[in-house]
Amino acid sequence: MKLQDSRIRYLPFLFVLITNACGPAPATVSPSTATEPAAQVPQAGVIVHIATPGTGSTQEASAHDNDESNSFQDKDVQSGDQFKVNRFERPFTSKDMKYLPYVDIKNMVMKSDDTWFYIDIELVGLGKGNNLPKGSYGAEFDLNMDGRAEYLILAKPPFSEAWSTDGLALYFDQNGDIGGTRMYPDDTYTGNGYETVLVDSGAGPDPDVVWARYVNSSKPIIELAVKRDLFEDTSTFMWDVLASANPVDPTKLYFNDTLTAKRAGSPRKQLKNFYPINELWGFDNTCRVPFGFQATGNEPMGCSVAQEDPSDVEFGAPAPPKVPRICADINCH
Ligand SMILES: [Ca+2]
Ligand SMILES: [Ca+2]
Ligand SMILES: [Ca+2]
Ligand SMILES: [Ca+2]
Repeated sequence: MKLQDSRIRYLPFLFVLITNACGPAPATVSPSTATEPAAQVPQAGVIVHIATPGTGSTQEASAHDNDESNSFQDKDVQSGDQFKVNRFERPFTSKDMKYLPYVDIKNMVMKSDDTWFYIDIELVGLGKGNNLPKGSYGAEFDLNMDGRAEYLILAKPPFSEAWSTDGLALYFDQNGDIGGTRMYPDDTYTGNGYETVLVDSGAGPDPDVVWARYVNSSKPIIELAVKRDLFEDTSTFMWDVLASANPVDPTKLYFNDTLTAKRAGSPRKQLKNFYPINELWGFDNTCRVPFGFQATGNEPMGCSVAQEDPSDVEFGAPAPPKVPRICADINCH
């Protein structure tokens, strides 16, 4: 199993963390608080970076997410938010549904070069008075395409236009309990989501494994870079991105397991018993995009795949294979 291989590969990482914890006391120890995830955190020390990302030279994939910029005055989301399957479209404040364009994902793009995968999270805007995106932004990677991602990259503000590892963490679901017993909401979820921190602000076995920067383009972009080495045991995976106005606790994912639909609320007016957004506000995520294989559209949490019929088919000729097209908008079928 590729996934198990990947997990085995990271056992030495975990061993290093445990060994460090039993070694000489570090010069400084970060105080822990009751609200922090019960996760193993690498010890901070002098961070020496060897490899820094550039710009992705090869375009791998692009997809779009629902965009509320033309309809936010309605305070109503027509599509793209389905609590049942952990798909969210709620770039709004709680209760009063005020629009937050800096957490409205518009497009997501994957690029690559020999060393890195680059993931661009294109946002609708920065919001009034903001010079930089002020949310948290992330990407998940589902290595065995079962709907339960293994890795989460999470980038916290403040951001800079230079590549940085500050405020950036790579999490891992070591015990494989994310998503609980089924992809739909569990009646009672007792798991711990992404409980393991592999790298935090450059502290960890590979300080260079994940990076982030702000790209001041025609639309604001948070760009993440992750080393291809992380995926060396698998040639296929699926990925999605998220944006949050609030700090994200990785041990509380997925939200459709750790919140009830009532507590989460809903941005859809037609769901009268749940509207408006309640506790799960200022949050946007996307469907999952394939890498390294042709998606059928039936992958758990995967994006829709529309079938395009070629228009130049001659009568009587064998039908050419249909060309699948990735479409992240759930309206696209
Ligand atoms: Ca969305
Ligand atoms: Ca969106
Ligand atoms: Ca579940
Ligand atoms: Ca877990």
